[in-house]
Amino acid sequence: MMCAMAFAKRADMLVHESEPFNAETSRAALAEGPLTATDAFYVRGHGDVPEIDPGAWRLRVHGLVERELSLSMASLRETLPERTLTATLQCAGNRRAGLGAVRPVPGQPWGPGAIGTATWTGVALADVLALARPLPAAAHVGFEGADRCADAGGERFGGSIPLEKARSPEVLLAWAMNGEALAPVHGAPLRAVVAGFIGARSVKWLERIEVRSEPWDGHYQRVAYRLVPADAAVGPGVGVPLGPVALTSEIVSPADGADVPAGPLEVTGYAFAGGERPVVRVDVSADGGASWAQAELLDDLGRWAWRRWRATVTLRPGEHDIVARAWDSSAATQPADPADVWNPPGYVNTARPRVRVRAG
Ligand SMILES: Nc1nc2c(c(=O)[nH]1)N[C@H]1C(S)=C(S)[C@@H](COP(=O)(O)O)O[C@H]1N2
Ligand SMILES: [Mo]
Repeated sequence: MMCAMAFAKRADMLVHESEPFNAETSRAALAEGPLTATDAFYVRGHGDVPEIDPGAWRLRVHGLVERELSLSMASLRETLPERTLTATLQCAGNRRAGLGAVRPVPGQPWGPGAIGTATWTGVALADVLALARPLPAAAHVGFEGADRCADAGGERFGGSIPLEKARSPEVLLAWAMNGEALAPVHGAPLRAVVAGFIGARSVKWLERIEVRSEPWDGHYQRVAYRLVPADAAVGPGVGVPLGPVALTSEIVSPADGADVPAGPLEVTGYAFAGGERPVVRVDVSADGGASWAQAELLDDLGRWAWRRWRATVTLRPGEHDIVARAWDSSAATQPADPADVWNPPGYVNTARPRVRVRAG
């Protein structure tokens, strides 16, 4: 049995599955600071961590390109400029437990911790593509990992992003996380980091990049990680593939069901909008959404990272429903009820977070 320690993770990670290892960041670690420590960063894997010999490893770039490439780690690092980006990675299943409370959904019942923010260092995918020179018919860039996934009949994990996104500076091929060599569980020796897209497109243990005219047709884009209508069954081609992150937020503290002292209480959390439209405001209610006060937005880490926030509410003795809602720069805000966004695979719960506390 794999435990958190086997992957150099803290003991307070919430482990949803041990083989393959799937664990979310604890509330305590989410509350710690603007960057998520690597030993507390969530892990989502569909298969076991593959064994890769970094010396023999090559990145193959092929498909609709003028020039196919086979790059060693040394050639990547030596030929192309190094870039560092602070970016939040969030699983499409983050906050799924809130959807499961409406109606059962399959998959890991993630709470608020299938998200984390790190600095990522590597090369820009745009620079690699410039070497390979995509042909005019190129429209999508596919990534394939080395891992074989039992939940997809042994298929390797993969996915694609539109070429236009792939050429944007926020898409890296990273070998370091938080200033240290990428850990095996996070995709060493090299992973994609597609800032602003669902975590599933940030393919770990990257071995192959295929420039294509159509989106990836592997399991994790053709069947999984799609937005499926509430009355449809998950299946190949049903719904649309998920890409850009949708506006969401969470209350990190207090936890649902907490006993708290009456009087002033600090409420903290995060909001994330994925980059195109930044988080511009977060409101907090201590009366179930009847009245709202603005929260203070904390450290601005740039458009590709979450925005942490805090507010102080004053509670009389008794039960209180604390609710938050984030707003982005297009004036979009979060739906009130998870039932409004419920979907069969249980992805992208953008509903307002709500916790009930007892003050005494
Ligand atoms: N090769 C590979 N890449 C993968 C996955 C995977 O199972 N295999 N999981 C994806 C999903 S669903 C998410 S949310 C992120 C999680 O990255 P992390 O484990 O480094 O936090 O990796 C993505 N990349
Ligand atoms: Mo994910």
